[in-house]
Amino acid sequence: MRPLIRFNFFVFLLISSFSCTREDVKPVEENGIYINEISARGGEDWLEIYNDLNRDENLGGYFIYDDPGLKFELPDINIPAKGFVVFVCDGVGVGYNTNFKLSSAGEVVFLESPDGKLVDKVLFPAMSGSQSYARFPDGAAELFLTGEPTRGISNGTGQVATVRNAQRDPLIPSVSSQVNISVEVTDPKGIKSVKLFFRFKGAPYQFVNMSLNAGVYTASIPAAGTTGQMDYYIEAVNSLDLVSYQPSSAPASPYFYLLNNDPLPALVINEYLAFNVGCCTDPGGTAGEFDDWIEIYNKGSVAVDLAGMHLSDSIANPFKFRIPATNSSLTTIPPGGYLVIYADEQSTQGPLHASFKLSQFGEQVGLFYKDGRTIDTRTFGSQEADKSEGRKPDGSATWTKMNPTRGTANQ
Ligand SMILES: [Ca+2]
Ligand SMILES: [Ca+2]
Ligand SMILES: [Ca+2]
Ligand SMILES: [Ca+2]
Repeated sequence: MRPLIRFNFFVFLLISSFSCTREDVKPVEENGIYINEISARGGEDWLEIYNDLNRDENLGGYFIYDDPGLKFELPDINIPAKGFVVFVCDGVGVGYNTNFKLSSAGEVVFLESPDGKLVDKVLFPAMSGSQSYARFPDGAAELFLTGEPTRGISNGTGQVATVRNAQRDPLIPSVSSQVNISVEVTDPKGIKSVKLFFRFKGAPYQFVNMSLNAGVYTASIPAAGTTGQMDYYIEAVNSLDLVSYQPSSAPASPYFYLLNNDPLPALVINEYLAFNVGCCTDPGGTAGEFDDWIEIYNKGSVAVDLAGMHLSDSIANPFKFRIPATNSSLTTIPPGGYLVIYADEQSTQGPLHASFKLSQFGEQVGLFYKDGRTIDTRTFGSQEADKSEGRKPDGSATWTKMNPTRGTANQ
């Protein structure tokens, strides 16, 4: 039985100007073959037939249609037990291509067995983007709008909710900041709860329920009032009581932000080579590895360990590459010293290999403190092969195109 579908269809008949023929009001007599999923978004529309029987079924002599006056007879093909067959609804009218198209505004489609019984009918709603309208689980009474079509395969029964696009505002909080977290959670089977868990300085986690507003769940972490590390993650529970997390590594490895009052170190981006054709090879790589590099200069009077600080090729994304805290002898710059970081996307070559490259056509490079505060940034344009740009003299405000001086004073 599928009372929901019948109800919807009945309402549809009442409120629409659909012309009622005797065919339309035939009762549905289920036989185990279902219209299981529909994609009607414009472009290539399709519908998926599912065989819920424990035996194969021949679809020859079945009809599918959206207009009882123009039924499309299915070809003589076998649909295996618990299997799926997809028909493209493009108006062609042969084989796996039906003689009708589907309306992206929504309409009714019918499935009729060879003995003339109406075995399924689905009123589907308007769809957009990557949506489909599908039974969960396969062959079940209820259909839902999905975010991810499963064309020709099971609609699934046990998926967790999709949690994505977690955002933090402000991105770099201070000790007095209330921090707003937002996230998108979708699940065709329904969402039971979305919670924001957070803890300060390793204390036990507490949580707040996130509230839904215009498709986005939001909640806030109160100001901590003092320095330390705030860990947080999002937990979504769907109607099947299945749990998913953002980040997916949570709770073992959550998101975090640092509340920090350290004075910023006296470091600058001193030189970079973004168009390395034959200047100099990466000593951490193989022969002939002409990677981009960034030279950091310590213009202060104390040694600075860069472990935990960040480099990025986007000022808007300061946390792109976190310098690993794996070997302080490699990541520490003495006063007046230099450190070279390779922009080669080759993290396996050591802690001084960033997760981005520099564009010879120009982009940005930024050095950010452990908490994300800006230490130094530089925006540059198109580069000349094997010419670097650097501050001259070291650490000054004057930038010059120059012959590269990797790890030594700019000349
Ligand atoms: Ca499917
Ligand atoms: Ca390399
Ligand atoms: Ca880049
Ligand atoms: Ca230099």
